[in-house]
Amino acid sequence: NKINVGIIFGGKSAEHEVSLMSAASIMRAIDKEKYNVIPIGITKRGNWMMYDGPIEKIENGQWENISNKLIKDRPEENIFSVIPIGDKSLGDKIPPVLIDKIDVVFPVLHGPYGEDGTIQGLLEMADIPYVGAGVLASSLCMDKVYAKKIFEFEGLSVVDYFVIFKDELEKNIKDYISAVEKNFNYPVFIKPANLGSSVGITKAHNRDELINGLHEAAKYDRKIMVEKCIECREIECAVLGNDKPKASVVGEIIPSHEFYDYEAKYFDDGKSKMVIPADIPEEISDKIRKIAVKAYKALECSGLSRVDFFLEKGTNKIYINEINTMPGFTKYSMYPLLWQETGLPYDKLIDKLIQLALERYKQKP
Ligand code: ADP
Ligand code: MG
Ligand code: MG
Ligand code: K
Repeated sequence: NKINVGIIFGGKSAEHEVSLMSAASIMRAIDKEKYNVIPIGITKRGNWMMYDGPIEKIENGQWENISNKLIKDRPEENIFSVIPIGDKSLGDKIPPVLIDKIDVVFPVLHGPYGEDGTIQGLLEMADIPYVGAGVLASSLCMDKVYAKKIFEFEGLSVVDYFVIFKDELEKNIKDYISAVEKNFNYPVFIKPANLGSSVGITKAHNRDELINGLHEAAKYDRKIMVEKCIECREIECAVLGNDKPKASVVGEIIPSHEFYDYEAKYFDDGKSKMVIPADIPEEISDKIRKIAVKAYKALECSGLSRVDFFLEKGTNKIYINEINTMPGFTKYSMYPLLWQETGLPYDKLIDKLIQLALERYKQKP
């Protein structure tokens, strides 16, 4: 008996395209003897659609047109029933509650409305096992400010930062800027608190750029942070597991741009480099792996997470930057490559993640 795996892809976040790539990659590699794939797409506007066309059309975005037709033709007894939640006039914008025939869901969604506990909450309500972190860990790791608070509480070094809310920004921008300038030298980093893939992040080299950066970040979130800039190497560690999580070898990202921005992540034709394993002393990589597991447990992660670090040049001081509970997951993304190097190939990794999801579900009280 095959296990039915719902693979949810796309989504409303700015990381929609990244999700399409990850999901297509998983669909190609998943063990077809053991699993049936049930693709479920979410458009940028937030419409949910069943899809059973070719995988390439997921990657190039054409799946939406095909799905539109399918959903009309397709009777309800197929795989899902759609139970309207709330206002029926919303029509197909209502998220279907998945019932029947889905044994486990792999929510391959990055960023807000996917990696942040919202889909996880929906799946909890629907009583369906799912891959990756639960509600609490997902939302904590999505919120850079709350994640830092817990890292600090655990005694882990984090980069100094300030928080400002959008409404204060309109009222007190001058006070805020003088506080930043009193404490930090330029350049500084400005980030929306809840996002990923560097969307809305800028590096400001002077006051004008700081002001612009604050307004830019405010387009994406009501909570904004300004961070001291660290001259660093970027080291990442993959963690896998539920109660006894394990850390992979560590890897280094060498961005092609001034920092690892959205373009450098996805559109520079491989000019950003991944070095796996990272060329750093074993003593340091061992420390990083230990911190990665400690942080993973502290934020109550499960399934998988990529834990990202800054290794300061000169001092070799290790700062934990962030945890990504649904990291980029194509065959060529850092997370799977780190496991590959550690001895767990991509298809086995997918299998392991689904088994971890089922295991966690069984342990529920
Ligand atoms: P995201 O969740 O969008 O990946 P990050 O906090 O990881 O957000 O920031 C994206 C990138 O910006 C990092 O990979 C790094 O290149 C750069 N960066 C962010 N914060 C700092 C910092 N404080 N010092 C130096 N570089 C930083
Ligand atoms: Mg991130
Ligand atoms: Mg990052
Ligand atoms: K994160």
